[in-house]
Amino acid sequence: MPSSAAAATELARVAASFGRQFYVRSCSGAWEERVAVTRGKRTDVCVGDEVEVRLIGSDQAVIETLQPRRTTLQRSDRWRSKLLAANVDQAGIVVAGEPPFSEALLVRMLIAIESAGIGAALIVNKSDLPGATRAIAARIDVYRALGYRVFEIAARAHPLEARAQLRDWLAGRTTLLVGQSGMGKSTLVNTLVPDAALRTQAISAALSSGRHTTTFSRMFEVPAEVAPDARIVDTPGFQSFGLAHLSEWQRVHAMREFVPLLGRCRFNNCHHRDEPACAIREAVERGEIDPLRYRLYLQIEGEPDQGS
Ligand SMILES: Nc1nc2c(ncn2[C@@H]2O[C@H](COP(=O)(O)OP(=O)(O)OP(=O)(O)O)[C@@H](O)[C@H]2O)c(=O)[nH]1
Ligand SMILES: [Mg+2]
Ligand SMILES: [Zn+2]
Repeated sequence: MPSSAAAATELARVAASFGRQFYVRSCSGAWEERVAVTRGKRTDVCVGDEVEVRLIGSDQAVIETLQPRRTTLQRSDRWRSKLLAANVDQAGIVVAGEPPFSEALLVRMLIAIESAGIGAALIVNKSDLPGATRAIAARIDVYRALGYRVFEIAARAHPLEARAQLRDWLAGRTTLLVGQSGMGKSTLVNTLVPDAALRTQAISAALSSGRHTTTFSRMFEVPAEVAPDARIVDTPGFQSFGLAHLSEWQRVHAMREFVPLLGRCRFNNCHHRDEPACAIREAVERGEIDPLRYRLYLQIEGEPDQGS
């Protein structure tokens, strides 16, 4: 290879991060995907990051610099915060009636997503299971009434309908799929990106993990005929979603139905728990705010570190 070519850097997007390795994709389309490493022990690079890479040989790359991020989505515990993805435009929270989804986790994910300035929609999967879907319908309606977009799909049972429903929402954007294990995120990705499973298996084999469940985040280009100019990121299912990286102010402002009432409590420093003349609690008592969302919010604020 000529030395001038070896010295040049070019822009790429991080498509996966596993162990200390990364997959990067050329932003110009000059090449498809390469295995990359960072210099030193740098670990603050995540899926969705735009980076400058130096190409090595025919299939490898070194990440040299990180470009500024437009958005970041993270979760955290008391000790550390974990970057989930950078530069995503919107998140689809995948829920299902079977196994039953945890609304506590849903509230946490929504708070993180809203605070990150990222759009959010609920993707209710497995609608081919009528009993399980009916069982969660009333809870889903609460989120619809709050203005969240809700898609009802069956990624495995009715893949073509799922594609058609999501097409316009996906088009022109980078979408992160999040949610508990077993909700069907990877099934949906495989519906949208026909060779996704194959590509994922290659890394899973390299990590010698035979498990079905997703173990690392992975970004795919959605074929143009499915949705034009769209990317989708599959992530591992969460069991917990800590919000310690956010302030109480940020968390309360991420509760959409609370926002119009903030500033109307008797006390400026109201925590909306048992303070007299709390506008939020009074709205709950009048039936204007969903009591479960209110309870789940108090649960988060009641934790010493919003940790688990
Ligand atoms: N009945 C039904 N089952 C589905 C549907 N979509 C996915 N499943 C099943 O749900 C199970 C979990 O699907 P996955 O796609 O692996 O779930 P995931 O959200 O990626 O799970 P993690 O990777 O562990 O986070 C699998 O057995 C799927 O076949 C659907 O539309 N209907
Ligand atoms: Mg998965
Ligand atoms: Zn209050």
